[in-house]
Amino acid sequence: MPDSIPFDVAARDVAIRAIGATIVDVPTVRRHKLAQTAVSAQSYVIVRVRLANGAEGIGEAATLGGPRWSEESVEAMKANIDAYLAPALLGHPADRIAQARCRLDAAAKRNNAAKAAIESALFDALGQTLGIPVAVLLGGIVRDRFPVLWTLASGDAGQEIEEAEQKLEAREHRVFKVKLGAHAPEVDLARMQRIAAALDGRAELIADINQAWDEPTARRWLPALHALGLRLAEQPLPAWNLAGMARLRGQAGMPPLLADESVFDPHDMLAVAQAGAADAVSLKLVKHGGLLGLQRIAAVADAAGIGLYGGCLLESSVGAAAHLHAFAALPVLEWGCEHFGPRILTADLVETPLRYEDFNVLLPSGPGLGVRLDEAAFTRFART
Ligand code: MUC
Ligand code: MG
Repeated sequence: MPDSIPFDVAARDVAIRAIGATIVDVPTVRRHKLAQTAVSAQSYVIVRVRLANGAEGIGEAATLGGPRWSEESVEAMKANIDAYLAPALLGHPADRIAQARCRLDAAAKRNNAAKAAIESALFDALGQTLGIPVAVLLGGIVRDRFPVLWTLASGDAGQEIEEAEQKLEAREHRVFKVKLGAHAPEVDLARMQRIAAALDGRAELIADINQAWDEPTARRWLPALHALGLRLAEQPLPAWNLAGMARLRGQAGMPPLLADESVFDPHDMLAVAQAGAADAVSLKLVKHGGLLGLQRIAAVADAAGIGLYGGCLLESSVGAAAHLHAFAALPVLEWGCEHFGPRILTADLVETPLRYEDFNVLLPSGPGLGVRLDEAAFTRFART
């Protein structure tokens, strides 16, 4: 048995020569307010991987308000990449990505977002070396356009209705996710009622509570949201409360529940499935540690009859492109995606931003991730 594949990629010298991590902060077009934080700029770690053959791959790790959405901050990610994760991969062949992921796991516990950015950059560099898109490396393209929603998160119903009208008019988005939980439930319900009445029959709504409610609160207020025709209620309860989520699902008059912060690794996904805690799961590279991890979560969810939703953490076109390649190769993606991130930034980080057309976002074409860093934007937003 040869210990390598017959098509000898190693002959192209794909040894990893350098891995660099840079923090960038990009202002958003408006304040984005969710239950646990509010941001006016998005912070990312951009990872650049260089191979011996000269190919350079890029990857991105997004955060939302420092270590508030999950435990990783850009500062911690950069420190751990520089000190532990990058050294673990120097000299490793980039065509052995699954093995590289094992090395990363041996070098650091969790750090899923940091690992995802490195893994995306490896996929990008390898795809460029071979002249094929990352989705092809993942099994091939099943779909190359994705229904994409927009998130309303200023907290001001008047502004949110106006923003939704603009997106409808431009035929960019007709599903809207509303961020709840920063205010009392009755205030949020009144806001949802205004939005639902204004957009009635022309748009669909999802609510993301970002873990802000306890079980009695959710039991009381979710039926009122259901009565508004809510498509999905995302993570109403704390991430750990799977039994509570399952009890809510067992109650009549509830919207379908989407698990987000409850599912990082495949064990979490299995626990959600075993508890009967969700109807769908939000897939995100920052949670699952990369594209291979995302595929594993999707397989467990699929086996349990749990629907797949293409989640985001307000990525630029770098991170969004990586997600779209992973989503493109999934056998099913019932709930579409939410990769509106590039449009909430005042400027993107790539030369040619993702395209939005007819309520869909399109998979970028070309080898690797299909996006190239805009060096001027990268330098402008890099933290010094
Ligand atoms: C989340 O919890 O889903 C994704 C879209 C958005 O507005 O917030 C994020 C995080
Ligand atoms: Mg969420």
